[in-house]
Amino acid sequence: MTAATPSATLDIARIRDDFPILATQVHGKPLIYLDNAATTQKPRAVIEAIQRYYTEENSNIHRGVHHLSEVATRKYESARGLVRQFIGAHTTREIIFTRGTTEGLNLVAASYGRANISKGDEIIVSAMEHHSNIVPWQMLCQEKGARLRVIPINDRGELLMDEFEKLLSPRTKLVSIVHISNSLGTINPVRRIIELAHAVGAVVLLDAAQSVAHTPIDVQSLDCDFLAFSGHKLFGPTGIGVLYGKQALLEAMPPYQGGGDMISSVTFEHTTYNHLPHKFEAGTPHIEGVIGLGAAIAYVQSVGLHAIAAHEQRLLQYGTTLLAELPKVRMIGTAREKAGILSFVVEGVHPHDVGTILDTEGIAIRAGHHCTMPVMDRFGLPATARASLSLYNTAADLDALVRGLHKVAEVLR
Ligand code: 7TS
Repeated sequence: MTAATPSATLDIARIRDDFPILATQVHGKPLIYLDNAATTQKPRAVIEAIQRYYTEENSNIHRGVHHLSEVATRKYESARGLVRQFIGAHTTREIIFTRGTTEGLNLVAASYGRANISKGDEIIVSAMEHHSNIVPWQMLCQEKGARLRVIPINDRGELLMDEFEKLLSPRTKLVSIVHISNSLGTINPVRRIIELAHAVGAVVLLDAAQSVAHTPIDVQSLDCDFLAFSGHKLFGPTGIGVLYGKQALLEAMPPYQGGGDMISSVTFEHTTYNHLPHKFEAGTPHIEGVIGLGAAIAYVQSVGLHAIAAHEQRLLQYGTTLLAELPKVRMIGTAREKAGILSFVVEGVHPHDVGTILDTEGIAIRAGHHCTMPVMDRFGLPATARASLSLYNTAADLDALVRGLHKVAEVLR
């Protein structure tokens, strides 16, 4: 990753001006958006790139000889180049466009998994995975007679690395692990996990859904084998995501879906497949999604991920201190290495009621299990309330959250 300016401070007022939705009101109150782990808001640069595409450039790609098709193809492929540079991949052949993190994980399970996992093999995930990094592996294990092993976590929401080392063996074929937990905020020691997994010959997939917008990532330096993320959590459109895979692995994998664009020739007797990355992109893709994602990456790079990370760390500390002063609030997820996610419960109040009352104040948080039911089980909770931060949030947003929580206490007294 190449964050352009690793300066430590951001001009937040200017950044907020880039996001039109932040100037809107909800229930007559200024919107305070603290649900960034679910999806981020979109800067004008992304909205305008999509509008420009449909106003001036719309065409199908890779198949037309006319001007618009050439423009659209060039824009689509140059966004792939931006993604390559953003995550430090070796070549654009390693960048596959998907619908999102979920599809990236399913692609690896269906293609790499079916071809390489057999009876008696083991796949390791952790106790803090999103359902989309659990269920595809369960389905694969069921089909193949393989076994899913789970790295446990401690009361702070940190991986027990000793237990991970004990789980590793020559039977371990794949380790699929979340980089930053969406329900706890834990930043996992992925570099160490990758080293340990490689030492037993396993490949490693990183679920980077919650990390790409918050910390610089360099896939070559990390040496991960696969990495998946979603555009919509990175200020880009929904329905678009990226799967990175090492070229040699992707070359050896069978296609995921059949159709247009993924072939080089078809007869009823025999079909040959297109070269990477097109082998994994069957059908007309989400062209405007890719163009919007390219604009989002350019935007993030213009701000700089080092500065974004520093800003969010300051807010995390501020918010953690504020919430600790509220007697009935208990934080869930107190890892030493933590990103800008404040998951909490309010004694005697269901998290959904917390979320609903905050909503009347214009404050958007998420309440629920966050698609991590095993995490809720681990902490003996049905759900948490979660405020998740992004580059445009301010200390004032967190002050408003605390005022909202006082209102929760008043309403439910
Ligand atoms: N992995 C993690 C760690 C996530 O946080 C999410 C979405 C996904 C995978 C799936 O991403 P998708 O874009 O394919 O849906 N997490 C959340 C969340 O925390 N609230 O809403 C979605």
